[in-house]
Formats: sequence, structure tokens, C-alpha cells
Amino acid sequence: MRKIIHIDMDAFFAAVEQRDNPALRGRPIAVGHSGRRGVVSTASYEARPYGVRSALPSAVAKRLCPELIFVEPRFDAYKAVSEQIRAIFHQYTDLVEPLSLDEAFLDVSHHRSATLVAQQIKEQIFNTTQLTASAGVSVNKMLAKIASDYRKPNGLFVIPPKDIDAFVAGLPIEKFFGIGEVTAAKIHRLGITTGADLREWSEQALVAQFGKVGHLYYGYARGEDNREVTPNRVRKSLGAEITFTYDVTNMEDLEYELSAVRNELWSRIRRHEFYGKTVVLKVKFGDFHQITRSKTLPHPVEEFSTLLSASEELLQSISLHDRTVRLIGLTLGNTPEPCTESIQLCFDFDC
Ligand code: TTP
Ligand code: MG
Repeated sequence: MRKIIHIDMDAFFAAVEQRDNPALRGRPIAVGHSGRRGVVSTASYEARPYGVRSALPSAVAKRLCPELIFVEPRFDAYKAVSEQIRAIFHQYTDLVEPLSLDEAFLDVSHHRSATLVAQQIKEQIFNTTQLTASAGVSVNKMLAKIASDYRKPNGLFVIPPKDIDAFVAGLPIEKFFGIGEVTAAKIHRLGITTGADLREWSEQALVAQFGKVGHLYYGYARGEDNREVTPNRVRKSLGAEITFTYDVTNMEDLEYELSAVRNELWSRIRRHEFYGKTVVLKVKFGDFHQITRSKTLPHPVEEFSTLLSASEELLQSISLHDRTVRLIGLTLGNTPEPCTESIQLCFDFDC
């Protein structure tokens, strides 16, 4: 049986800002651009009771919490902390799989007590960075990830094998890894609200309802997840898309929807430190006919404005001709390969 830890920093970007600027401590803050098109990257715990959270448009956040202080993101500072915490993880195991700047899975099966390791890592993170992290410990990725979220902030929660059944049975389905709001609503409509409800469905029935992910859900309901912790996963592209409830019929509305997709993609790009040179726009029409348009830039996208102009240009190259649109998506791909050069150098010197 594996021993898996999931570590996730608390209110990461906001916590770094509060650490570095005492005037922000204890105050409701949002990291993100406050302009008309801005979105909240994250909110401090003081801002969360107002409903301010990641991916919320900044204008809405201000309405919810008038005292909210907006802070411009400082990615270099977050990256530096991310490197510090990764170095700490690697003191305990080579099997570290970062999911984003602030979270990672660790396989610590070779340690006697995973709980003790999690405790030590939390302490070491705090001593090194003056920031808190939450940790979850269990026998697989899915349960460890749920556990790290369970006692946030500054939490440590363990789901030992004997508790898995009862824990999963009582868990609201939206807490399961990978089940977003839209899917949760769909599952709720079937009368399923907890793991126990989900467990009553056969694998076949779940696949019939949800397609391939039905297999995953069947496992989730039983606390099962066989995925390994894989270090250095290489991501080839990063994307975001929206399928509309009602088809969009004109260019103005489409531009508006594109800005939402772009904001989401940008926040993912930053979160995953992803670099890519090719922007791809995907449009699926009302008749399900799908087209893509792409633009390759001379350098990887580093600024929001680059993504903005490239995606707007791509949209302008499409004409609707009386067609409606049911889906719009934006992807960034074509990552430069940072390792090739050093590997080649290495071969040159025969090492
Ligand atoms: P999360 O770990 O999801 O959130 P968090 O660390 O701010 O808060 P929590 O205590 O709930 O873990 O994301 C880590 C960072 O990634 C977050 O601080 C900012 C960034 N981020 C975005 O930029 N956009 C997003 O939509 C999300 C979810 C996160
Ligand atoms: Mg976090």
C-alpha cells in the first residue's frame, strides 16, 4: 500500500503578499488586476467569507467586499517560494509531482510514518518561508488531495485505511478531485449528493451517464485511485473553453465570451508556469462543425497583452455567416524545449 502526501500552500499568492507587506496582514486582499477585465487570482482568508475567490471577475469581487485591497501579482516572488518548497519536498523523496507552483504530491511509501513526514514538511516550510501549508495524507492521490483541503488553512489531515470507507461515504461529491461545479450539478440532478449515493451506481450506469470518466467516479466512490506519483510531468499545452448554454449568435457576444476564456487560460498559464508560443482558437458551430485557427509568436507568451492581441486577431479572422456558436476555446501550446540544449552539451562532453 502506498503512502501519499498532498501539500498545498494556503492562499498562496495572497499569503506571500501579506508576508512581504505588513500593512496587508489581517486585511481582505485579492491578488490580481483590478481593471475592467481583471480577475482574482486568489484571495486572502480574510476576504473569503465575502465570497471573494479565485477566477472571480475583479469588478464582482469589489462589489462583494468593498474594503477589498487589490494587489498586483509578483510572479517572481511566488516562483522563488515554489522553488524553496520543492527543495524541501526533495529532502524526503524523489517522487515529487508538482501540480502547480504551490502544490505537489509526494510518494513517501518508504518512510515509516507519512504523517510524521507531513508534519515535518509543514514545519520546515514555515521556518523557511514564514508561510503555512496544508497537508493531506492517505493511500492514494485522490484521498491525499481531498485530505489536504479538509482542514485548510494550516491543516494536517490523515485518512488511514480503516477510515476510508466511512470518510468517502460521507463526502459531498463536489469534494471529489476533478469534479467541477458543472459536473457536480449534473450529478446532483441524478439524486447523488454524497459518496454513499454514488456507490449505489454500477460502473456501467456511471459510464452510460458520464462517458469514460464514469470509470473514475466508480473508483472515487470506493476511495480507489491507482495513479502513480510521476515526477516531472511534461505538459504539452494548456487550454480553456466554454460550451454555451445557449448558442452565441453575434460577434460582440463572442468577443465577450472569449475574454472569459482568455482570463481562465491566463490564470492557468501563470499557475502552471507554462510557456508556449502558439495560440490556438477553437470554435464549434451550432451544427457541430469545428474549426481551429492558430498563431505562432516569435517568443513564448509572457504577458497577458500578448495573449489578448493574438486571441483577438484569431477571432477577427473568423466570420460567422449566419452560423451560431456553441463552444469557444483557447489553447497555448508549442513549448520551447529548455532541456535539449543542456542535454546536447552534456553529450558533447561525453558525460
Ligand atoms: P490554490 O492552491 O487553488 O489556491 P490558494 O493557494 O490561493 O488557496 P488555498 O488555501 O485554498 O489553497 O492556487 C494556488 C495559487 O494559484 C493561488 O494562490 C493563485 C493561483 N491561482 C490563479 O491564479 N487562478 C486560479 O483560478 C486559481 C485556482 C489559482
Ligand atoms: Mg493553495
